[in-house]
Amino acid sequence: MPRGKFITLEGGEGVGKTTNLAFIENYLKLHNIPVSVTREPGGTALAEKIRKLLLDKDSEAISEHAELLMVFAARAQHIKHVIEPTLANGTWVLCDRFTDATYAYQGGGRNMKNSTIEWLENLVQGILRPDLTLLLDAPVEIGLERAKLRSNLDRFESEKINFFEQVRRAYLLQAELHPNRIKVIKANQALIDVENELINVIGNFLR
Ligand code: Z5A
Repeated sequence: MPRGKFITLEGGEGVGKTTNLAFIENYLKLHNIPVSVTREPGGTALAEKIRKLLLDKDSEAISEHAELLMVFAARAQHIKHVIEPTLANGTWVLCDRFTDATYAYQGGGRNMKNSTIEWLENLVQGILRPDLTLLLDAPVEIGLERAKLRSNLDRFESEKINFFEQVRRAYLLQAELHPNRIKVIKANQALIDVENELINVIGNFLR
């Protein structure tokens, strides 16, 4: 049985990752592709507990190193218990955020060194990398407006605007560094137009 493909969805606050996840899942299923949807941080019972700790805005101050290690601890569990077995089984994995988010939030947002992140990436993931990453990109103010309308702000969403500008820049830098894997989708357009761009990119990938 051929190994499944690993697709990740990335982007800053409120750009529409969750909204478009179901659309992509349905599109793949229409093409008879078995697909399993998951998210980071999270995806296993323990990783979801770590997610809760990471997002808790009433938490004690979490140091940059602790945050980075928590993200990778959750990822290690997720890879071992969900992502790898699913891909090995021939099922595709569609994941809401993965390591590009670490380069964006802990690297761009928190100024952690990319070389440190890369070291942990190699340690925890071995050779595992996404086959395709869809990066939804929109001006920070638009995403934050949308996120505010949707729910109470979590620990990350309570950051200042400069943090999100750095996150966006780091995401776009990742896309420049990995142009074959990461495809940038304009997220500040009507949902139908975002969906059409997604169909284009995923259609090309399937071919
Ligand atoms: N994090 C990290 O620091 N390091 C890591 O390595 C990883 C994660 C993996 C949790 O992620 C946090 O973890 C995250 C970074 C950190 N920071 N935060 N916060 P998350 O995925 O749960 O967090 P999120 O970015 O806040 O996701 P979100 O709030 O679920 O946003 P979204 O999925 O991108 O947006 P949405 O919920 O689909 O859409 C927001 C609203 O906009 C909603 O009302 C939609 O109906 C509306 N929407 C969506 N698209 C459109 C268009 N095109 N037009 C108009 N309105 C739209």
